[in-house]
Amino acid sequence: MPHSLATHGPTPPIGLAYIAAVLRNDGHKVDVIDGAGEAIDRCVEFESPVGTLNRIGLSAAEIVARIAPGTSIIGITNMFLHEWPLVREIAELTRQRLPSAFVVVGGENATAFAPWIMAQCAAVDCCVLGEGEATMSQLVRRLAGGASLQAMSGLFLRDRHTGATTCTGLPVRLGRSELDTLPPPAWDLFPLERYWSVGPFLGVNRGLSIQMIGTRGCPYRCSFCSSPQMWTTRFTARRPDDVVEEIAGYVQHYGVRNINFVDLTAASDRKWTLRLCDAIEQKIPRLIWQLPVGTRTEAVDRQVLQRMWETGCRNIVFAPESGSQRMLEEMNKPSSLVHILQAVRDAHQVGLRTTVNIIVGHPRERWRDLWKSLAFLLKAAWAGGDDCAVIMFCPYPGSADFDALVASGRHVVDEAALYAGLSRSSSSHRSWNERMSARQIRIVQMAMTVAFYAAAVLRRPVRVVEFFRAQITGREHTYLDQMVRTRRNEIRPATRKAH
Ligand code: B12
Repeated sequence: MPHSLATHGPTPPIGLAYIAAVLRNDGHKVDVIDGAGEAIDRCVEFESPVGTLNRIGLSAAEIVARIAPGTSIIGITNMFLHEWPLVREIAELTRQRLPSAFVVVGGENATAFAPWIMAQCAAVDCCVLGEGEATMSQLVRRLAGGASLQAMSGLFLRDRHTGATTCTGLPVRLGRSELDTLPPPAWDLFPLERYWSVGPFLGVNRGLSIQMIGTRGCPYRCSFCSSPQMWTTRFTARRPDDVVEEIAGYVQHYGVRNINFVDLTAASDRKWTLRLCDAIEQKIPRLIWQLPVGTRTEAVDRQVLQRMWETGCRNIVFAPESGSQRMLEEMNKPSSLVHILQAVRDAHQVGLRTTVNIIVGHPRERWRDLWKSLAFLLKAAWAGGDDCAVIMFCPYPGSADFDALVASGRHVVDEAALYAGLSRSSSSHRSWNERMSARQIRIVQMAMTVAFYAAAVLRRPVRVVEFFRAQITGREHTYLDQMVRTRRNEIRPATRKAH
């Protein structure tokens, strides 16, 4: 069966919505073509070097055909490595249709993969590096005024005449007061209703949902993560009142009931989390919220978890990544496993549903580390953990692990490697660990997942009843409920093949 290019199903692109909002605030006319959102129920098969894949949404040609004639600057978002081939096609078709337009690519992958992007695609004029709002605002102003782009930071730039490229370095991150004065994401330019009609794919279904960002950046430097080179290690948090004001607007305007915080590592500042809880309690006491993206536990204790629960938080994802202390050190993530287990126990006791993320197949992982991860997962299930996500290691551009693998010659960035992140698909997955084959890692992944859920059911047999009730009523509580539902509702391809 072909595998999907979106491992979680389509989610509205919040980074692009911020960029659109800032440009509109600057007085520019901004059009958005949301390639996934505008044809969200259409799924097409296409051939890739790793076999047949599915993708949702408009084709590259349809996207480019929708660009208004006379548009002078075209921005494309590129968050994931596996999206790059499609982004490349869009850029090339754009160049053919609008030869004089300036083509910019921004996002996590655009930052980490910029040297490859510029080498592989002459249609891209520049990559915007890192946090994009201030850079894009300045870039548009300079292009309009004919000023030099070389003199500003945040770009990987091509000289159209000579073809030479220059990198002007990461931009300075927005400070707290600048974050507070950013306009909210321009969601009115995006077809949110269409996302809502097929989803939600992010987080547990707890009613009409929207994504939010309360904080940016992460103070840590885990070797598998691209965040330090994208956001640096500066952690900036918005004013909790400002966050809650934005949420109140969504509740009023769209009837949103649940908020999914997609911060890089949301609960990094204990005081901030408590202040956010207070602000939610005062202004939107009936709100439901979740942290569906992995967070660390250093700044989480019983009191914080209790306040989170009291103010409507229902699901939280912890990201220990390994049950082996040795591996945590190898991955430059010196967390305490004892503390993480305590956080799972406390979260369960206050009523929160927890997910535990584990990575398997890291290049420096040994078999005994995997046993330790398995033991940790069993302990987490016994401590009250509800779900686990066992993820196969993949080297993402911008991460220290990616750099090390490329430098040692063990990772060759060819066309097939672009799809390596689609770890749900066995055909695209490969092993970067000399001790384990891809097949072995996959078996470990499945065995750990089954063992975790078996232990969780043994600990709380009532889960079986809860699971079937959730499938029948649609009232989900756990990621297992969500996973089974999204597999059932997955947008599948019609027979038409894309070229
Ligand atoms: C939330 C999140 C998700 C969510 C939702 C994603 C979404 N569509 O919104 C979910 C849970 C679905 C998800 C899934 C996955 N994720 Co994820 N995710 C994140 C996370 C934690 C936050 C993203 C975010 O919203 N940031 C906040 C916004 C404001 O930032 P932003 O989107 O980057 O946008 C800014 C800039 O990039 C730039 N910008 C963005 N677009 C544009 C466009 C232009 C024109 C310009 C000028 C600038 C610009 O300006 C924006 C504002 O400053 C990031 C980590 C991170 N560093 O951010 C990982 C991250 C993006 N995810 C990652 C991965 C690996 C995955 C998965 C593959 C995991 C898996 N194994 O299943 C899947 C793949 C999903 C898919 N489509 O197939 C990697 C990506 C690595 C890569 N390059 O491929 C990241 C970087 C984490 C990491 N490991 O380092 N993810």
